[in-house]
Amino acid sequence: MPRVVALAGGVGGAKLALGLQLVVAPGDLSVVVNTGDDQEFHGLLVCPDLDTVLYTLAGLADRERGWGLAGETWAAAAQFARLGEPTWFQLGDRDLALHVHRSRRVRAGERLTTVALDVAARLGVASRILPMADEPVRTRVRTPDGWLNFQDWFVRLRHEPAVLEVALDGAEEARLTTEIEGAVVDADAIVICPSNPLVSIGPILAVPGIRGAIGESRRGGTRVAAVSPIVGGRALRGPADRMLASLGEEVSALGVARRYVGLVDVFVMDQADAALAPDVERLGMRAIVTRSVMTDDASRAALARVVLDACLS
Ligand code: FO1
Repeated sequence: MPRVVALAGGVGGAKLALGLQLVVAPGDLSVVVNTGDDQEFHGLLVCPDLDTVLYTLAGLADRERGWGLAGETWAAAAQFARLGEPTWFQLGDRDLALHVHRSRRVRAGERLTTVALDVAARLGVASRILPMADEPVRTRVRTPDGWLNFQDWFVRLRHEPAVLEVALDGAEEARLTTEIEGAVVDADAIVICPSNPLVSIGPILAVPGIRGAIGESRRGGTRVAAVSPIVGGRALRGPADRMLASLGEEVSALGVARRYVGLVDVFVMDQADAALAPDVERLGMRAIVTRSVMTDDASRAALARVVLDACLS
């Protein structure tokens, strides 16, 4: 059975990560997750993408909302409001336990990776969920009104202001973890999930050493596949389409493929974008056209199989 590494952001990435988990042997999937979205709320470290992947792979996620736990209650959020705390970023009662637990351990000096692996095991997840770095990396965006922390822009302002620039504070000081390096070098297939290429995959690829490790794996014969998060010129979820446009890049699967030149062997795109396949192939990638919209576990597993077949055949 193949050993697989996936690179993922939040909701879209978590869906394909779940598909991969459904089709590989237990323990053979490692998911490297963006931590650029992390921010402190109520004095607690919150890691949204890490937790979206964790709850999805544990079968605990609220699938409608996309983030947080299914069946969540909000009594603490109501009490925070009574205490005059900002309430635009909602933490559910049960979710809060994870933020308290992780914040305590990280403040006591444990690595974020150790805590993430331990928490995933406690929630019954066989896959390894690996934060992209132990050091803090914080994504900020420049809008017409100035620089904003990622969650202020994404949640508080509902990602409405145009993004003119993206900064990844701390990325240069971050280091590739031994867990990620080992997983990438040992992988039989590496999959870039259909996450936002600018603020989900971009921060992961900005960690010094990750591109080199992927390159080493490719030289050893491992193929890298990326799945387009843009279908028919629109993001399946979130602001990737508007971000590509405001940053002057082409809003299409081809525009996404261009960002991955030199890194990716196989580019997986939706049937709606079949006409772009020849242009993608001219970038030096094999284009695979398939049904890429994931609506249930069967479609998640089906897409995972297509991606792995393309890497392993
Ligand atoms: N997204 C929202 O739109 N509103 C929220 O109040 C919110 C709270 C939240 C709490 C914990 C968590 O792990 C994620 C949360 N998210 C919320 C989602 C999240 O911040 C974004 O979807 C991602 O950062 C983008 O990938």
